[in-house]
Amino acid sequence: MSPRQVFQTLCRMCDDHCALNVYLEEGRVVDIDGYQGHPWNRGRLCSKGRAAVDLVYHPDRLWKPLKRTASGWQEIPLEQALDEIAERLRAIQQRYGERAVGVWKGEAVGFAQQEDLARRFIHAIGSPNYFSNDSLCFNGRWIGYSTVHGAWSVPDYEHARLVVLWGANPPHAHPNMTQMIMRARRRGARLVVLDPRLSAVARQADVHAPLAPGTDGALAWGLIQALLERGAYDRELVEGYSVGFPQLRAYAAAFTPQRVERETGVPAATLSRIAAAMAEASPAVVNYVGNGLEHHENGINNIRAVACLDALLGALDRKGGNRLAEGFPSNRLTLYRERPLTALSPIGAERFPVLYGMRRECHTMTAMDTILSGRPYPLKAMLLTAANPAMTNPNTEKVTRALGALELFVVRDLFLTETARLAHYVLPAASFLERSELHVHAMFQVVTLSRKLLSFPGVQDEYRFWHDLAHRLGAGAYFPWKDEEELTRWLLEPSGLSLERLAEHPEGWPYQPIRYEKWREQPLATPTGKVEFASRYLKDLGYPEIPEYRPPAYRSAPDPEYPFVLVTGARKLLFYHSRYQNIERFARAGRNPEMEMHPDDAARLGLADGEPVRVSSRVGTIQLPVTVTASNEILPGTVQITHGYRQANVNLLTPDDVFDPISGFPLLKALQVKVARADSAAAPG
Ligand SMILES: Nc1nc2c(c(=O)[nH]1)N[C@H]1C(S)=C(S)[C@@H](COP(=O)(O)OP(=O)(O)OC[C@H]3O[C@@H](n4cnc5c(=O)[nH]c(N)nc54)[C@H](O)[C@@H]3O)O[C@H]1N2
Ligand SMILES: Nc1nc2c(c(=O)[nH]1)N[C@H]1C(S)=C(S)[C@@H](COP(=O)(O)OP(=O)(O)OC[C@H]3O[C@@H](n4cnc5c(=O)[nH]c(N)nc54)[C@H](O)[C@@H]3O)O[C@H]1N2
Ligand code: SF4
Ligand SMILES: [Mo]
Repeated sequence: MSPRQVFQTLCRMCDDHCALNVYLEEGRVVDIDGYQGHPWNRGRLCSKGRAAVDLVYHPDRLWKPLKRTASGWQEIPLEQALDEIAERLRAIQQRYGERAVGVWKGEAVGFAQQEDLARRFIHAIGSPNYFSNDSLCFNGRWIGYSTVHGAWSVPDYEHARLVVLWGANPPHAHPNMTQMIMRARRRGARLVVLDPRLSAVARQADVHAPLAPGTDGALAWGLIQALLERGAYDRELVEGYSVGFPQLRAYAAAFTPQRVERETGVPAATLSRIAAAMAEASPAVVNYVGNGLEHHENGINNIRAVACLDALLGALDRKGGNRLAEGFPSNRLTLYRERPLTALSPIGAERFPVLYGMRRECHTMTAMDTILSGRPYPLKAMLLTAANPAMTNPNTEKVTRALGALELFVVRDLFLTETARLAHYVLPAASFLERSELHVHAMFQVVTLSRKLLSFPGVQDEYRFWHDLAHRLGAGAYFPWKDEEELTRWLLEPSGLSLERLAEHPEGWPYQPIRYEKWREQPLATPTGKVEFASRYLKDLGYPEIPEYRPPAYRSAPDPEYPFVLVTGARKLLFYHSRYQNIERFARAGRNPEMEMHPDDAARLGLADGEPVRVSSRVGTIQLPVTVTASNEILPGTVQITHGYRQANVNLLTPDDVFDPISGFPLLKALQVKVARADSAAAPG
């Protein structure tokens, strides 16, 4: 028997990238635990990390390419699958034009290197149409922050004296961040949580303000006004390094505590407590914005208002505030300089010029309409990897119809998912233990190598797939590296760090010491080089110059037919969007969908805990059990359903035609719905 060997790599069961020890016997993973040496997780793992073994050897995993035929799925050899896919792509591009093909990269392969490979491939074959889960994730926050600060920043929990979480729930979503917040608490930092629900982290807070969904902007403006009134703002930053302060001051004046209370439901006394805590702790204040703010019709301006508050507090790039992370110097994989292809009208670029302009992100929801209508031009083929939009994107019914209408749909996944079932070809994808890549932990400014520890015949890593297809399509010159290892060597070149050296440092290689207040020496990455309380860039595109507050539609124009406000997508530790419901060891942790509801609302509807309800929006209806919460756990009138459940997919209710006008992000967190007991709600028709 061969001895047990141990290797270090990074976990990618979620985007946190914890450092792992992976134990192998005879080439098979027998155990996984946390690697103590890495500053990020310090040896800790969440339950999903250990379950990577279950994922890799899952009985339902795909090992052979599948081709859809009139008589069902047929297993075919990999080389044949790639030949046929290339042939059909070529025919589609010849018939409808090069831009008729798109790629779609999902959350599961992550960002950075894997994302840039997909971007590179699509430009290499002449189309600008790169899509991803980032049409509804993170870009909203990035845009909100970057239009004010020039970048998204990382929270400096280690030195913070006050942590304010806006619509984020780290105990479920980001376990390492939770550890940092708890360490800061032990050192005496205070914690404020702004969330319509008493989330796991809100239970730990000094102040939990359950504000009405989508009203964070009003609260941020109220805090800005309260700080201005006290004169508690950073004069050096504001006077020397910002533009638009007079406009900010003038607009804030209307946000009296009474108005903020009316808009948000947060009592004037609570607002004043939070403002006092901010003034006292500044500039060592972390404002961290989660997913809870970006899924709204007014999301970006709400986030911009928080970013303005941040700058006012002087927390920008200050110790204990939000630090501007410095990037790792590596070669660039994308082709936006060499082949920008903007003249080919990337899908969504005209409708959402900021999403494309700042992030080079085509808009997935617009893609669904384009596929179905053929306008403004035909979109006929899609190569999708690591996503399950038939569960995760709004208006699932339409997504399913659109993806099903493609002339060629190729899906790479580990499993035959709802989305894969719509494909013409399904290719078995490599798990994270079967590929290698660089990962930058921005919070520590270290780069770590995640290593390929396993390989299975016929299962390609992402690089090999794009490489093989590009070579078949005459774009091989863009994929000259023989394998991931060669690619990684090339990526590392500008850093002067060798692959061997990096591999010797599973604790991560510190590429740049951490510095603060860099704005003193170098301009911010905004157009003016300063903090932009007012944005000329947005104004020129027809958006408000300062982050004006607009109440969400359910408050400004409520539809009496749909009296409840539905928030979706609160994370559960063991599940990841549509993933991991098939992992047996999680079975007992509850993989059944539920709708959280306030006890007064339940009593009014005569609903007991666990009873089935029908929830309907203007888009669709689903049925699932109600969980009646304690009276402080959710706001009355608000209900919550997590996405990703096969038995009751909440995205059958979410609209794909209501957007934040700046980012194009869909409304997923303040939907108007009605709720009825399942048995009494058999509506006619
Ligand atoms: N286990 C697990 N971890 C995950 C994921 C997963 O699916 N499972 N997904 C990953 C991904 S891709 C993402 S983007 C992150 C998300 O990470 P987080 O943003 O931390 O995710 P959530 O748990 O949804 O927390 C959002 C919170 O915002 C609240 N909220 C909803 N609407 C509003 C609002 O209008 N205002 C305010 N202030 N709060 C509001 C919700 O009640 C919820 O508690 O999590 C990542 N981590
Ligand atoms: N209603 C509602 N909907 C939401 C949200 C919400 O809050 N509310 N949140 C949104 C957010 S923030 C996000 S990020 C999206 C995420 O949406 P998606 O990107 O669609 O995420 P997943 O459901 O995790 O799909 C990942 C797929 O990749 C497969 N996979 C796993 N590992 C690998 C791998 O190594 N390689 C490959 N090729 N495939 C792999 C999995 O089996 C799974 O089918 O969901 C969004 N949807
Ligand atoms: S938090 Fe859990 S799933 Fe995410 S990287 Fe760490 S161990 Fe893996
Ligand atoms: Mo996300």
